[in-house]
Amino acid sequence: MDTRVFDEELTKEGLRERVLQHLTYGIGKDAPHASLHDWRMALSLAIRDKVVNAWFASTRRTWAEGRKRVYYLSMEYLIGRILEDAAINLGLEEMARGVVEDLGLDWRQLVEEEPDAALGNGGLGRLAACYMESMATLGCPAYGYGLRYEHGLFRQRFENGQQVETPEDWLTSLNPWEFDRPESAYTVGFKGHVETKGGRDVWVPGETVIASAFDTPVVGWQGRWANTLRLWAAKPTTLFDLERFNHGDYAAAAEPEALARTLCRVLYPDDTTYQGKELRLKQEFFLTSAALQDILRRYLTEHSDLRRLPEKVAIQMNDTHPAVAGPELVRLMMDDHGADFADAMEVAQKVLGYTNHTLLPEALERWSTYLFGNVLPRHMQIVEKIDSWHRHAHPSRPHYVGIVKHHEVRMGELAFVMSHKVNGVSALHSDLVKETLFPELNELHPGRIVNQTNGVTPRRWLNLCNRPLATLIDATIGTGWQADLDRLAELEPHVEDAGFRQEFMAAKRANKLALAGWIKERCGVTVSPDALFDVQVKRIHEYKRQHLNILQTIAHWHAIRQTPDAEWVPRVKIFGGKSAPGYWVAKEIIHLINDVAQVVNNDPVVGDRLKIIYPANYNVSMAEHLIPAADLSEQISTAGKEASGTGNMKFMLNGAPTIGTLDGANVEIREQVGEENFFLFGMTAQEVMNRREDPDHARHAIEASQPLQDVLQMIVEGRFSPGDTSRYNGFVDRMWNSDYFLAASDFAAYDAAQAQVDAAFADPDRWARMAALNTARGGFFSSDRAIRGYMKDIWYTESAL
Ligand code: 26W
Repeated sequence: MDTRVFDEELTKEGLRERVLQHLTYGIGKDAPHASLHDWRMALSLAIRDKVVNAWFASTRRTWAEGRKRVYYLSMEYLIGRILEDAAINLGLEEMARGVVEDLGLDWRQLVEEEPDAALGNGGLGRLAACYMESMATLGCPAYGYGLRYEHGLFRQRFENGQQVETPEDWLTSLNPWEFDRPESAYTVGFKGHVETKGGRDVWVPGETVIASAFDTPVVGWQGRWANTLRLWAAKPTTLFDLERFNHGDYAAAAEPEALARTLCRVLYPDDTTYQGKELRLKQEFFLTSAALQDILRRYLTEHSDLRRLPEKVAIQMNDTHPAVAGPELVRLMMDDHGADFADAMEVAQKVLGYTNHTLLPEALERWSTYLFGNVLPRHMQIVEKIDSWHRHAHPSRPHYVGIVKHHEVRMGELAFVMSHKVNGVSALHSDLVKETLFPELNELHPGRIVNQTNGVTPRRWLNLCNRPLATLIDATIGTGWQADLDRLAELEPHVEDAGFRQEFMAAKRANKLALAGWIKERCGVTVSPDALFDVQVKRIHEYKRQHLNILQTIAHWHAIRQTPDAEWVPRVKIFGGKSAPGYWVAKEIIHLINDVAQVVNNDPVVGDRLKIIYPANYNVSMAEHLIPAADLSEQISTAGKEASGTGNMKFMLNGAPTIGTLDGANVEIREQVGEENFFLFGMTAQEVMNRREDPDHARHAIEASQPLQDVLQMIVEGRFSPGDTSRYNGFVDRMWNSDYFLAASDFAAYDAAQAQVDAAFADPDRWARMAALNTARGGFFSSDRAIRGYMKDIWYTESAL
């Protein structure tokens, strides 16, 4: 059965007609006076009409068939642009392009006029966006719940090489993809106290706000299914406290409005360091409570017995940020629906799942019981009840296993205890979750921790962003791989064919040429498309070791200068990424990269042999430019620290071999692609732990490497900070004396691996094989595979298609 749902077969004429209709009656503009922005809005609305058809059909089917729904709770969705993705998924891209060109407009310009929806920091948020797209593609009935931040992730600029943040304002112009749903609104409380009425505890909040829904449809491949991303905006419960105002208390009169305005104003720009701020806890509860109220309301329109909730509902917590879902679900069932504690616990545990995305201790959320009890007094009681229930259920457990410890609520332990499944995001990471993060809980609850290796959507990360390669794949194995990525394996026999390899590298070269033009325009630097494009793009963090990369780049520059006439493989080093605004060490690394770029890019001795490019404001759209043009993927984190990585998978699919450590999903990438097609270096997670036993590991490593000593010497002498020799004293001092992430200890191995990369790249035929095999063997890393895993092992749900 063809499940595509169009109200009519759309022709190019028909689409053009719809665009003009929307321009006139939706946007209120006359064609001769319409700007590029107006046209983009009109086209978006026309495409959206088609999305809506698929959306309604899916929603009707879900109701009619009484299907179980998946609810994905996430504080972040790093979506990027929507128009081109929706057009491609609906098979309307060519037609839309034609319409746009006939109007005398440039398709790329029009598409790129759309601001990125940047409601996320990095990996966790982008994963949520990929998973929403895959759930739609697979016909898994699902809702994503999140917050409608007024300002997404800050914009990054460089001033004298240093990061400067400015606010992001994606909502200043109308968002054509969302539907305001003021009728879907819930009251969310904070603070106040707990009263006992008729033997029951009830919460009397001291503050309340309204959560009001905005829905964005998410359409899957070929428009066969569409789900809802429901983002909550905060509104004041009373617009204005007239009584207080009349008494002259103007500030107090505006209080309800002020709380509502601040709640969803900004996305917290920290990934990996948890800050313990009251507003953040309020945001987390606001999202979670609104979502749970919505979920129960939907369930109760069709069913009456909450004990059977797990048959129809699966709720996934994206890290611990929505972990208050456990106590909130128990509270709603007990206090609002009269359930007893035992029943409420059983239901909550069957319904909830928890995905862990990080082992870094500074990222694990722990709220002081003072703050938690103040903002959520009833939840504090319930958390303590859960803790003591768990203790009594497992009397033999070690005394130090607890949810509330040292006057803190540990959200990881809470999420674990409240879930039927806890998952890590790569094989290695899931093992480490068992062994190092929750060893005791794992022993008490064997089988609860499972693995679901991350994936990325091939629609955006290959088909959309890399048209030259996608076209070649279509021509070689036929279309259809977009929704069945294992089929990329059919490319493998063709890799033996010299003609195919040539075409594969021609596609890569087309992308590199386009990127070279983009770099010239954005950064004013000329780079050769024949050079090796070596790319590290991700948030800046010490554990991701951008500093290891720039240190080795300096060593390489120094080596070129010593023997400029040797046969150097020309390289373009490309960096991209933001630092958390308060993370000074990361900001220093950014400054150093930019300082080194200044010197290297203007060094006449080096010329084209080495260039360093760091375009400001890396985001999803920039990734779509950079990744298809990459020759080499830098995945060089300290082993044991990167939970999975997902950029690594995008590079692989786009034919860029990895230089990397045995960390996160790199391990599985190497297994899939074969060790001969992966540039491995560095210590293993176990070796890292052992190495740290030596308090002088950094000094020993530096003393053993003359190139590294030379590099640190050049930095400390001010070679890259002329006139300011003390700029990097702190950096160099940390390298010698602490170096917690072991950049020094892995330096020599990294340098040697880079030499192997050069040797491989110098042999074009060998390189072409490696690159093509990365694509051919990348099928495993589709987010469709990952979502199928969640559906089978955690959500117990089936496709509606
Ligand atoms: C509360 C502060 C905070 C905010 C965000 C702490 C931690 C986070 C995230 C869990 C950090 C994150 O994005 N983790 C990344 O998740 C990706 C998707 O699973 C993985 O691929 C990355 O390895 C992991 O760093």
